[in-house]
Amino acid sequence: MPAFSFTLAARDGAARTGRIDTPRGSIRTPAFMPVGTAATVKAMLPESVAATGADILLGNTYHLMLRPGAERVAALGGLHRFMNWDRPILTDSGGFQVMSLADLRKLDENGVTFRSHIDGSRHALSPERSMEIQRLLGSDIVMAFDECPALPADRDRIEQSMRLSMRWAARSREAFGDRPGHALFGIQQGGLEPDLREESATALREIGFEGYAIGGLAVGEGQEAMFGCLDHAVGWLPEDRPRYLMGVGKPDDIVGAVARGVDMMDCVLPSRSGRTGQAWTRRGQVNLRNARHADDPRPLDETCTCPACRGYSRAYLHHVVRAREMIAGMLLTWHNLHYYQELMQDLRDAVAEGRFAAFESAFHAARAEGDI
Ligand code: PRF
Ligand code: ZN
Repeated sequence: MPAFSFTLAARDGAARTGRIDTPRGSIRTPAFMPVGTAATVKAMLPESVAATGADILLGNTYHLMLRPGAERVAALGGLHRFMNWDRPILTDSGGFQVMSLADLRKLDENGVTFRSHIDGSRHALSPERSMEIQRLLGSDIVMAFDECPALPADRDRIEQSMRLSMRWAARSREAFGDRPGHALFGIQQGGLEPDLREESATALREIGFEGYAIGGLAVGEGQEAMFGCLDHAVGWLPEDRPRYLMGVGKPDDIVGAVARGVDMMDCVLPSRSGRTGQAWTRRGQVNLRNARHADDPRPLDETCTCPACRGYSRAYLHHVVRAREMIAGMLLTWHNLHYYQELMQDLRDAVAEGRFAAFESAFHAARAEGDI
């Protein structure tokens, strides 16, 4: 089986572009991963997600272990076959979702026990069980099992939590075993404390991973604090491995993260906000619920080639959002994912052609003009 590999093609300042190769296909970086939490990118057929330009999806251990169950997915041929997506899938390891979604959580050295937010049933996750679930799902990129403290938290809490996550990272590596063609990514923690970020990166490098994620950010600290942390946190991670910023973000977060050396990101924003009538365009955010669109025959963005912009007016999109028609979520999700993937392609081209700074200025200037 072909191995998992990462090849850097070009750099411009701290920004990089390149390619991850896996047996299920290549991932162009910087990459944005649409979120397919429950074995679906909500409101989209997998072939439509691929048509937007996505090379890889994100799936969730937490949701899939509760429903339909990892053993069931494995018996049905794995997550790719189950959801009809044959390109790479990265799965998150579950701890972060347990902490934000589950009930009656109890955390100790071994792992976490909790009750399902769906039916109250009792479950447990540990580094070993998370690795087993991600293997049963058939995930191509497996995330180490970690804990992400809710911010604000005091330094002592962040330090203890980060050290626990590093012990879990070692156990994740051990339990993952030797699986050619599959990758295990470690997750850096340490809140906004530079020395804890460094300690975490050192611990992860000693264990050794195929890629390194930056966890514990985009949890309410604000963009300025997040960028400030990325300014030093990214530099502690190996240059020759992909760097993945978890759960980010808005388009301007993505541009700033890529500027600081991030290669991969994921966020529910384009899909979730599409289902609430919000669109993202090169001119910023547009709320299609707004009455100003009711009689507007123009497309959402006349330069966009997605189905929502080629076939429909703002007036129509406004109407179906207001009428709560299912096509509203379908069209706006498609547009948003298309916009995000086009932004990633623009970022890759800008880095490859050594004009990242000019791209960044033009990106911010277009948004400053506001919606048409
Ligand atoms: N850890 C894991 N998943 C995550 C995060 C984390 O810190 C975040 C933080 N933004 C999002 N998803 N395992
Ligand atoms: Zn569009």
